[in-house]
Parts: sequence; structure tokens; C-alpha cells
Amino acid sequence: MALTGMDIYKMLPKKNCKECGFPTCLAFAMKLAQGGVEAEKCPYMSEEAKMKLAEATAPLMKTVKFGSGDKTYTLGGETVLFRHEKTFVNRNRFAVMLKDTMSDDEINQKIANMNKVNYVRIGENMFVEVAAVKCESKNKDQYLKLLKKVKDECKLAVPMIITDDPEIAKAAVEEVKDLGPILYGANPQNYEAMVNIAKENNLLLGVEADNLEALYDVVSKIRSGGYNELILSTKADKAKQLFDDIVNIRRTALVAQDRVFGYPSVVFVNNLSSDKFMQLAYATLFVEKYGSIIVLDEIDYSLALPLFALRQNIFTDPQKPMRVEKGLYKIGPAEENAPLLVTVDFALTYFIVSGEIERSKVPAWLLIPDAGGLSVLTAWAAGKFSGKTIADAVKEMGVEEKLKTREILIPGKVAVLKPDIEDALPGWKVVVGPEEAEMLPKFLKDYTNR
Ligand code: B12
Repeated sequence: MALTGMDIYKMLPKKNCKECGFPTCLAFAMKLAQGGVEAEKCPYMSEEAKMKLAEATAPLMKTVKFGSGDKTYTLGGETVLFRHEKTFVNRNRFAVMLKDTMSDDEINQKIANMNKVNYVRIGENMFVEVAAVKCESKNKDQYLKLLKKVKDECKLAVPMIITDDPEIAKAAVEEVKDLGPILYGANPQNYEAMVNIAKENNLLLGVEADNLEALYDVVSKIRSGGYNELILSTKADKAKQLFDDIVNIRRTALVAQDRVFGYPSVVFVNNLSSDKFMQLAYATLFVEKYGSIIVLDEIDYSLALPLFALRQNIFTDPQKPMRVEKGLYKIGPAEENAPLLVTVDFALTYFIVSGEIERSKVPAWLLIPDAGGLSVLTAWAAGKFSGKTIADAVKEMGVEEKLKTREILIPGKVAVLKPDIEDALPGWKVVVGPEEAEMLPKFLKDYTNR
């Protein structure tokens, strides 16, 4: 439980020395309880009190890691229940379920799709980060064969070993430990053996139980044994129950301030329905509330496009507008005669337009004025993308000194700006481009071959 100002006050030396910058120890304690000052500011606090305080003021929800190298992922560490209260910090990760009882064809198809669905949206790589590899056969060799295949063929995903048999778990960890796998399957019966394997290999351990009470009990025991790298789940296979469980885990941590449930969660939406689009619907629910790893039966673009876009929206910081820095951006090996285009500083627009320019393979310059972080038409309607703002950007970025071209390509949606820009930039010609950026590759090729 979090400490109150009075709890902290009792631990202080009560010298009222003012060296911390506060008039009294009580004032310092109150500020510390709110997280407004560091305990270190008190020069006379005992080491024991410092340790107690560090523990009590640590975030209520633990931040955990899995994976290795450039495929290392962070989960948890959330401080608010609702994104708009502040921000969510660590995005959920998606997983695809592979079982050692599936046919080779089925496994091959799933792995091929996991490798194929891989694209960039607003600067972020989108792919399934976790291969949930389940031992259903109870046969060690059969399971290890699948795990080895995943290790060799799944190019992007980190394995999550799923078994409740410590002997199989041990062999499985040995097979893929370099990849920083998650070990999932500790429960009230096997937790001691599973904790030992996780501890020895420094792995994130998935703990599950039939219901929240049993989960609370087993997590308490694991914590008092000193292991803290956990991710939690219940075995609920009905949507309402699973949703209740996952929300309660988060509320227990953040509202009741009980660290026993202060861990991220795994959600098996593949157990809720065998229908692909029902799984999609459930997954959207758990992106918003509070799945940290969301397991699906499969992935393809019809699932990935909505899910990854939703995740990207939920896990952006609402305190910061999604915008790029104003400036003159070089795309490809552009020289001083290369075409010059202008767009706005709304991140989505910038990444779409720069992506299409790259796709055209025509090296070019992209001018970004300060347009308030809004889309083309929104910025235009708000008066932030106008003849004047574009002309100001041309001057501010030193475009006339850096480039020889005196032509600027504008978005087709704001063709109406042409005379205003030409008035504000004497000697310049405005060329109206297409309305949609996807038409840019053809347009740019025709434009440069005139
Ligand atoms: Co608004 N809004 N909005 N809005 N908004 C819309 C733009 C629209 C069209 C809605 C409508 O009435 N039909 C109107 C504008 C109408 C008009 O004047 N023609 C509108 C209005 C009127 C407003 C307000 C003035 C409302 C008000 O307050 N009265 C305010 C203005 C803002 C302010 O601060 N005062 C307003 C506010 C908003 C909010 C809610 C804040 C959000 C803005 C979020 C943001 O921009 N960061 C908002 C949105 C989301 C929209 C909406 C629904 C989508 C805009 C969007 O994100 N588009 C549109 C409706 C719509 O467009 N469907 C209305 C996606 C991006 C990627 O598109 O920037 O245009 P884009 O880029 C594309 C193309 O232009 C092209 O490629 C891109 C992809 O194809 N392209 C190209 C881009 N750059 C370049 C460059 C070159 C060289 C080329 C060739 C092509």
C-alpha cells in the first residue's frame, strides 16, 4: 500500500533542518507522499528508512521486459486507468497461438503469415511480436520440435513457452533461451519449480490460476519468495469473466494500490471464440482495457490493420500532439534541382506523404511549415496552412539559398492556395499536385520527365 505523508513523517529524523528546501519535516513528508520530491533530498534519513521509502514509492505496476537485442519489449509500468488522465506508457504486444498438436500445414501457414504481416505506419514497425507456442501434446520431443521450428523460421516473434510441466519447461527454455522467451504456465501446483527455472534464466514468468482469488494467493507466494518478473492471467474462457478479471487486476493495482496485482496481463482471446472476426472484436476491447499480451489464433492484414492502428492511437501520449518538426526534409539523394513539395506537420500526413515519395523513387525535398500539427484541410480551415505560412517556411528554412528550383508542389486539396502562395513568393511557380498522396509516385515520375 502507498505510504501517507504521516507514515513518511514517522520515518524522518524530525530535525526541521530545512536543508531539503522545505520549512519542516512534515511539509517535506507531505510532498514526498505526493511524489513531488525525492527522498534523497533529506540528508539525515537512515538507510533503512530510505529502502522502505523506495519500495513504497515505487510505481504500483511493475515494468517488465522480455525478448533480446532489438526485439526487447517492455510491458506494464502503467500509472493511470484511463489514457486521458495522463498517458499509457507501454503498448500491448500481439501474439499468435501455435500448438504442437497442429498439422505441419497449419503451422507453416501461421508462421508464413507472421513473417508476412510486417509494415510501417506513422514511423512504427507493425508485426506480431510474440509466438505463443503451446505444449498440448504433453510430449517433450514433439513440443521441442515445434519450438525449434519457431526459433528457426519465425523471423520476427519472440517465443512464449506455454506449458505447466516444469520438466518440459526446462528443456524448452534451454532450446530458446537466447531469444529471451516468456515462460508461461506457473500455477498454484507447480509455481516453485517454475519460479526456479525463470529465476535461473532471468525470464518473465506467466502465472495463471482458475480465478482471481487463487491467482492472488499464488502471486503473493511467488512475491514473498522474492521473484518479481511476472505477467498474470486467469483461465476464464468467457468474454465477460475474462474482461472482469483483467480489469480487476489493473484496478486492484492502481486503485486499491495493492502491488500483488501490479503486473501486466496475458489475454487469450483465441479461447473466447473460434471466429476470426469475433477474436478481432475481443482483441480491440483488450487493447483498450488492459491486455498486455493479446493472443490470437492467426494474423493477416484484415486483423492487423485495424488492431495495430488502434494500438498506435491508444498508446500515443495525448499530452503531445502527433506532429513532426517543421523543416526542409531530404527524401532520397535529392540535389538542388530535385522537386520540392510542401505538406503539413501532422505526423500521419507527413509519414503518408514521405512514404509515397520514397515509393516513387524520385529524390525530392519536403517542406514542413508549422501548421499546428493538423491535417491539410484542417490546418487550411484553421488558417495555419496558407500562402503566408508556406512563404514564411520557405524563407525560414533558407529554401532559396539551398535549392535552385523555384517550383513548389502543393496538395491537390488546397489548390485554392495557388494564387496566395505565388503572391507571397515572387518568382515562384506553384504546381498543384494530386489530392491523395497515393497518386504521388505516378505524378512525380510524369513531373520529372516533362
Ligand atoms: Co477537421 N475538418 N476541423 N478536425 N477534420 C476537416 C478537415 C473537414 C474537411 C471536415 C468537413 O467539414 N467535411 C473540414 C474542412 C472543410 C474545408 O474547409 N474544406 C474541417 C474543419 C472545418 C475543421 C475545423 C475548422 C472545425 C471548427 O473548429 N469549426 C477545426 C479546425 C482546427 C482548429 O484548430 N481550429 C477542425 C478540427 C479538427 C480536429 C477535431 C482537431 C481534427 C484534427 C486532427 C489533426 O489534424 N491532427 C480534425 C479532423 C480529424 C478532420 C477530418 C475528419 C480528418 C482529417 C485527417 O486526419 N485527414 C477531416 C475530414 C476528412 O478529411 N475526411 C475534417 C487525414 C490526413 C492524412 O489527410 O492531411 O489531407 P491530409 O493528407 C492527405 C492529402 O491531403 C494528401 O495526402 C494525404 C493522404 O492522401 N497530401 C498531399 C498531403 N500532403 C500532400 C502534399 C502534396 C504535395 C500532395 C500532392 C498531396
